[in-house]
Amino acid sequence: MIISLEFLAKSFLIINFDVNKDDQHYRDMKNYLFLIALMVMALSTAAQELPQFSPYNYDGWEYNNPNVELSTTDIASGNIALYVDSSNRALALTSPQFDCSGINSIEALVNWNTPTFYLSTFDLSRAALTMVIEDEGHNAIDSVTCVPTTPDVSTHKLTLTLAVPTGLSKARLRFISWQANVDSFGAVRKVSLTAATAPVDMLPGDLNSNGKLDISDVTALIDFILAGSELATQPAADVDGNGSISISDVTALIDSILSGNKNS
Ligand SMILES: [Ca+2]
Ligand SMILES: [Ca+2]
Repeated sequence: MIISLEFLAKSFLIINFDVNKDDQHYRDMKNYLFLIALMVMALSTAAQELPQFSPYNYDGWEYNNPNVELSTTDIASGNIALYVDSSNRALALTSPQFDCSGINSIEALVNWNTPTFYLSTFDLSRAALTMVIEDEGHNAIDSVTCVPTTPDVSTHKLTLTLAVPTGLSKARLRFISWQANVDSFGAVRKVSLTAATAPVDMLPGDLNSNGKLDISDVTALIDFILAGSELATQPAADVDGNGSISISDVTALIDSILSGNKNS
């Protein structure tokens, strides 16, 4: 994205040095200054993206077992046990906080491992796994529990789906197995999460369809223009509503962001 911005800025530099100082020149100069401001914003604004929930990347996740130092290797190799420990405390795996605005549901696919030698006496209900969604203050907002139904396999695949309440902007997830105990020896082997984006009415300039306007929409719009794409494929690109796409849509979008007009 930065490369695209630099490319566009250099293009405008050339235009500004070569074109006579007529009205078009000043409009180009204004656009150029906007792009400089844009690049500053791009460098100073942290990307608002979901963390990469992957069995091979648990950076920022927490595991409340003081005897085990959480690492990606631990989770990927099946060493994360979720059970009620000897202090009757539920061990939990907790995600980092993430931006959930514009997301309407989260689905978790969990591999739950029970060693085969326990299966003959193992109570599957003990392997019930709960996913809790918490708000910014770490208050539980909602939860869902899933129980394995196939006792004849040692690895269970559970699917947990939770709706993200409207208006919740920051959230984190916790995975707990309240009913399991040490003897059940259950372990989460893999957690992979996907987020479904809420359908929203078309918001001019909201190119990534997340319901708000920010720097990522500007870079997407510039890429869209440079690619020579058809307006019909992305109606939100016509920010100023004149029926075509041009650099004026970029300045209109930046104006909208700078004025804090994020929802209309
Ligand atoms: Ca957007
Ligand atoms: Ca336009």
